Amino acid sequence: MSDNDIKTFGKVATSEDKGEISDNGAFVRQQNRFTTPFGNEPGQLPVEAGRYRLIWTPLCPWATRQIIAFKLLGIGEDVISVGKVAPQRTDSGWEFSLDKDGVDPVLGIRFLPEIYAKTDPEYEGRATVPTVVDVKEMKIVNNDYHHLTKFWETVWKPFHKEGAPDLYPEDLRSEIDSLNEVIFNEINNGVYKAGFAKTQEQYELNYHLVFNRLDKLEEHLSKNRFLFGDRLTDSDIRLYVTLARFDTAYYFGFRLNKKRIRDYENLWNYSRELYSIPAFKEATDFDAIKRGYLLGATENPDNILPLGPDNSLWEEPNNRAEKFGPLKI
Ligand SMILES: N[C@@H](CCC(=O)N[C@@H](CS)C(=O)NCC(=O)O)C(=O)O
Repeated sequence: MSDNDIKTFGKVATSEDKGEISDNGAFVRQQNRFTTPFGNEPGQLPVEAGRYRLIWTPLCPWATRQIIAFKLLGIGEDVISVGKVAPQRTDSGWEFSLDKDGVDPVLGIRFLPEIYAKTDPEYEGRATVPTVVDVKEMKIVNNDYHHLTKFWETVWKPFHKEGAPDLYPEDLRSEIDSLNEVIFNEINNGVYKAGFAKTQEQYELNYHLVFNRLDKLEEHLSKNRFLFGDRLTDSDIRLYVTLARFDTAYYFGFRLNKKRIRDYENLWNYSRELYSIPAFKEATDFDAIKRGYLLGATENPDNILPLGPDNSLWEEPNNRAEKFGPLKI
């Protein structure tokens, strides 16, 4: 396949094509291309209702974070509109096949790589979600999943609903940032480093990294309702998106099969308490997660969709209120 094929939406490139596998077989995630921050300073992206569209799919943990934050904060579609690609990535990239005629009604495109190419014809990386498009300019302005939730939580405050939770409180910011770094390296991206490893050694290294951290979080959550005590924060959103995918996708698809989240008392009750909050539940689609991760995977050449696990268990009562008192969100 030539570079030209990639740019003209032939088969999209994989992590391996894109040099995300290092010489020792480790998965090294690409850098984000569009990182201009939102804000009110010169050179920043203006905070303006009705100007941006966020593209996501419920398969993707990085994109789902954004939807959970929008829902918790009450940032509605009149402020930032939302478009959804189908959870199974096609050979031509993320496709707007859920929309009428297979075209995103605002962007007027069929495949996400089209807007990447329009914004930057030289772009060589993977066309990923989440992607924020400035609909006035019809260009991508940000795909920086590391920082997006923090923008919604801070500079977009004028558009929060009344009584919205403060997910990034000033007094906790540096602690949240440090914990987010750990959650990224050892949990959110840790699962990918195990799942995409090309050597036994890299797989094992990252398998232990993930389960050692889960053990520590299990202990922490035995004494704390959320990661920062009684306060629901940005870090909880980040942890949740991986926990919600674990038993369905990573345990099986990424060979992270030491334990399931439902085998940990506190992580499992914590996960189900978060799932009981509409913002988390409405952004969680187990069928999309299963299809997105397990169909089309090289390890599953016949595309058999597993029947389990039983995700109706997510609806069962959790013990957090008994342990920590009534939930106030
Ligand atoms: N922007 C980040 C994270 C976002 C990301 O990886 N999203 C996945 C879905 S969860 C994606 O869009 N992948 C498209 C692809 O691999 O071609 C990255 O490039 O690593």
